[in-house]
Amino acid sequence: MKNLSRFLVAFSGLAASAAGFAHVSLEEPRAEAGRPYRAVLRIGHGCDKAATTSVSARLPAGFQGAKPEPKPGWSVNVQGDTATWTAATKEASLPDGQRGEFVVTGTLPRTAGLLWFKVLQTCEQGSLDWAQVPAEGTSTAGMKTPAALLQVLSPADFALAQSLPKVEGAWARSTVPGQQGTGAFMRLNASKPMQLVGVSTPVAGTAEVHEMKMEGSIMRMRAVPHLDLPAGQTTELKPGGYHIMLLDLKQPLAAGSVVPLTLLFRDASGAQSKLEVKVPVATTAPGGAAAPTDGHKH
Ligand SMILES: [Cu+2]
Repeated sequence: MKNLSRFLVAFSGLAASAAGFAHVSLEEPRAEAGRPYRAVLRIGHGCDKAATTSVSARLPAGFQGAKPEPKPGWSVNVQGDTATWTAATKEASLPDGQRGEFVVTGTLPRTAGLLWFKVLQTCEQGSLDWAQVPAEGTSTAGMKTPAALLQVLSPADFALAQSLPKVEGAWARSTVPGQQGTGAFMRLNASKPMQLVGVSTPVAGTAEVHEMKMEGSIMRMRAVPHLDLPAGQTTELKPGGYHIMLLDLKQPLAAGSVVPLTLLFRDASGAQSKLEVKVPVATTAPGGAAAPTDGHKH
């Protein structure tokens, strides 16, 4: 069996999660080096409820020939490395709670690396400067106003990233002191048939893929060796169904924190690849959907 054991980091899981994580993000957080790239910057909310009237994106060095796309009702201008969209009228401004997209097209550098898009969001009242960047690495966990990250990948890594399942809506249930185990949930969508064959995380002694099964009249959960991910279908890990079980927790998982999970996938040829997902910890599923709390207590 060939084992690529390649390692990639998923950002989409975090960006697409709870409203509390509605930072400025890029629609496609990964792209191939040396290729044209359409940077779709997404603004998820206003500044403390105030409508957004102007958006300035500082374009990272190496993003060549960058050109902002016009936006109806907004003027656009470029000064140096900064593209600025400004609402032409009060009516054109972006109300809090409405998502806006601001697009810049250009060509990516030929070498793999990280590009940070820093965005100054100006509102009717106040502003937010999405410009925080970690000293090293990719994690913006705990930052209030992180810049939007684009991971520029070599052609081989990009092909691998495209072949890995997409992870959306990931979250882990918070715990109270003394609680040994909890569940983590997400939606997985693979472009080719894959299996989820393992999970690991530094926050738990053991992480397993579990299923829920009726035994007589009792619903029980048990570990499964793998979970099939049919091509093009969304497989949902959710309370009361398949889930990732975190056991022997090393510390309580506090709501609002973020835990890293490394998912191990296997494709039909037996090749394995790993994907790290940053998973927000919450008391209920992101989006406010009420979730049953039973089924995850040992
Ligand atoms: Cu379980």
